[in-house]
Amino acid sequence: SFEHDYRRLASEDIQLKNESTDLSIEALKLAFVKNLYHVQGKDEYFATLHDYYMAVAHGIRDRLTQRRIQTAKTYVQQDAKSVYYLSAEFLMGRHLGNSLINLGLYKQVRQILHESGLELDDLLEREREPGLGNGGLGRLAACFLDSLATLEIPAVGYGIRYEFGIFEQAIQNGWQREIPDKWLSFGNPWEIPRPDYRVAVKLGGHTEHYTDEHGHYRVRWIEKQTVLGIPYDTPVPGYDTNTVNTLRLWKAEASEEFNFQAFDAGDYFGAVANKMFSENISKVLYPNDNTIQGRELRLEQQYFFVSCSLQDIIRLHLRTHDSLDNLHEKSALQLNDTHPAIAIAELMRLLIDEHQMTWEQAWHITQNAFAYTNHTLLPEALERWSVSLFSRILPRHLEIIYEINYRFLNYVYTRYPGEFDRIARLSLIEEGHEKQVRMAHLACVGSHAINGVAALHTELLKNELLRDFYELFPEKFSNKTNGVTPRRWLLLGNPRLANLITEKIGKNWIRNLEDLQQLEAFVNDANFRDRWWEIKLANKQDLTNYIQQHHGIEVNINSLFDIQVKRMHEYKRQLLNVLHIITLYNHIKRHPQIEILPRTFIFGGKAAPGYYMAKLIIKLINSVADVVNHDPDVRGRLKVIFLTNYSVSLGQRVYAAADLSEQISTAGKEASGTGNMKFAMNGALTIGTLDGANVEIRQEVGADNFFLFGLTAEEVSTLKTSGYHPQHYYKTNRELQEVLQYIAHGYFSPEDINLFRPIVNSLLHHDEYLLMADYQSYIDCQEQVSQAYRDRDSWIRMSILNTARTGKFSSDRTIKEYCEEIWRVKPVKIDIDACEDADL
Ligand code: T68
Repeated sequence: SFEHDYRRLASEDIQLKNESTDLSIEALKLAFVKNLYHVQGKDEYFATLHDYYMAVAHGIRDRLTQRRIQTAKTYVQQDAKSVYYLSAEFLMGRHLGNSLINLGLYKQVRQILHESGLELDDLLEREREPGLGNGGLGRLAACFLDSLATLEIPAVGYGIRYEFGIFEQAIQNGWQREIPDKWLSFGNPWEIPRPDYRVAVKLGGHTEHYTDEHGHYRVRWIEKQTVLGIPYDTPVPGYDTNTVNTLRLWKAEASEEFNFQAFDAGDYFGAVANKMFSENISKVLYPNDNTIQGRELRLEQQYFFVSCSLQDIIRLHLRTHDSLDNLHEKSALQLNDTHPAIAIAELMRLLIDEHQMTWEQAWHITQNAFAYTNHTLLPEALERWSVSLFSRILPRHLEIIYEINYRFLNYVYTRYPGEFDRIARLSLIEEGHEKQVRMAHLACVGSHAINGVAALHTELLKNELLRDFYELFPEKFSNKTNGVTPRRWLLLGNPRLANLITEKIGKNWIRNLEDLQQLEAFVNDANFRDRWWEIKLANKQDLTNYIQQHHGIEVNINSLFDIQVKRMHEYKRQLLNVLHIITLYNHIKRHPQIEILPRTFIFGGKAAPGYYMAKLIIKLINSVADVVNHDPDVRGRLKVIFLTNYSVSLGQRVYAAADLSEQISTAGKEASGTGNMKFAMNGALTIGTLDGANVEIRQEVGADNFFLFGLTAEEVSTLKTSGYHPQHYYKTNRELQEVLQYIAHGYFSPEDINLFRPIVNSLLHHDEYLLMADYQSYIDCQEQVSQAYRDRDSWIRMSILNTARTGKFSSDRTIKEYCEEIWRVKPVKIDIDACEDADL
């Protein structure tokens, strides 16, 4: 027991060279019991599972801290070029399991705890997931940090420490309800606040133009208010390296100066109101994915974290250099979409107004420091801020943007004299009844590199969305196909499969995922195939237990697990999946004795709280589930589950248990997708369109091991320009008529027969995402899936080949490409022995 161990270890006078570096079992045990006592203030009599989790987490964090200090020191000493990844979102997932994996302590710690009567799995479940992101974009940032640390690249992730992350989803009578995410209320053992590195950020006010004592033209920004940014650091350990990088997130606080001013004037209420205004800035994550929220507070959030981060980068640079002239040679600044794009104007302002640089020199540094990643082609997600809002919040930045634009358009004119339409299309300012700043244009002009996140997406960027920029600066454009970290998504999420793989090919695959190819040698080994299948069944059993526990629904592990987990969005077409379920249900109702492959349909995903259609589709899924799961005619052959509150942690259970991965977006709409990679890596087969990275996944795993359906991006675009008539498909497809009639006539909503009318109307009269056009192709393809699943042996072979051929989709590969082609940064080895005598 903990207490027994504590007494014994304390009495044995163990020689610990350095308590917080020692990874031996005895030292870990001692650290855990000490933390339980001194950090949690509990002994075994009072301790809860959460206390034990906190004790272990602190013990592990201490071991990361020592490596983090040594890492930071080495970077400074070697004057290494560093990556600064600017992102409004980091969807890190739980830290404890990942830290244990990356430190190589997972098995030892599980053993230690087991000997004390505790199960590691129970402790891991006590960690509150930090949900500081919406979906793919935020999770990509987290995978990138893992790969950067694993590849020993100097890097810092900069973002916002939201007090409330993505809302917790509850389902009430089939509808989504949002519950605030109070993730910090039981403490966060992974972060360290650093108030000594706080910075001040100005907002509002006006500018003054003047001539300084040397006769130079200068601008002063007289702010309306100041907010403080307090950095909170979280360690980011690499896998099997000494490198521990940092995720630095900013919390907004009121600046005391301002408060005192108000107090002095006797304006008590004004002082408190200012405190509330300031703290609001990092209060809550905007819960939209792939749409913008044109709110003032959102622009303030973006500027706040960007200004804090750039001031921090400049401070770090000036610690070891006496000027900022070579800032771009020591810093690569990556913009994760346009959310941090205001950084371009802010760096210009800092260099010119605060560090007395000329425009030309500042522009040279800025352009060479920044690179921009685009994550979407959807028009509703392209950020534009009204000029009037901009001038109210960031008056100086608006002037700078106008100046950038003036110089840029002059250049365009020299390249394309007289082409005024082109100039209007390229301008950073969109004219119209309300003038707007186009943030993507600012990002393109202010960066030396622009990339898309999958081959098809990059082509569409070059030929459509950013065509004019591509014609102007073709050399800036490149593709960087997304990837995911195999540490979290295979090693941690699917330990059974990971162990089998390591047993067969050694553990090199964890750092070099292309090694998975070696698994192909085992596809003809019947014993290997049996074990592969047993593992899939065991993972399905685990998920089944979870579903039983949380949803009270029994599922059959021998049924095909057909899974679609991702944010709820019309373009992702969860509704098409539902139409397939209703089609099968209709078959059963018409021919109750029909032979049908048993399937379990699993959905999970959050809808933006203001997205009416997405929420109605959640309700539809739950309504269909109610009917299908309880209809005696179905006899358990079909089950429909909507997993509540889908998250990174739930994803770790889900991917490992999937037979079929649904990647069915309208071609040309999903920039890349990353869930598609996680499924394939875990041996699920994909049913998908030629969209985003699906194209490359199919290329890698082979067309025979991928279920393809639907229109291509080009066909979608042709169909749309030639005039799309969804009614045509309806009129000519009997089965589609029947399926829509179930929904239209209230079969799934007897309490309100018109409830789902808007869905049917949208399909029949607009069908923006071409579900009607792709319906039959999808249904036919699903029939092929059912046939294929019946041949178990062949299915297992395909499953093995999927895992074996997903080496390309490691984020290590992606990050190497960014390092070599965009950031021009090199690894720095961290020597941990050098810190034995470190001044700790
Ligand atoms: C996703 N984008 C893409 N956006 O949809 C996905 N948007 O195809 C891609 O794989 C992934 O990025 C990574 O590249 C998003 O997730 C957002 O979450 C988002 C958030 C705020 C505003 C707009």
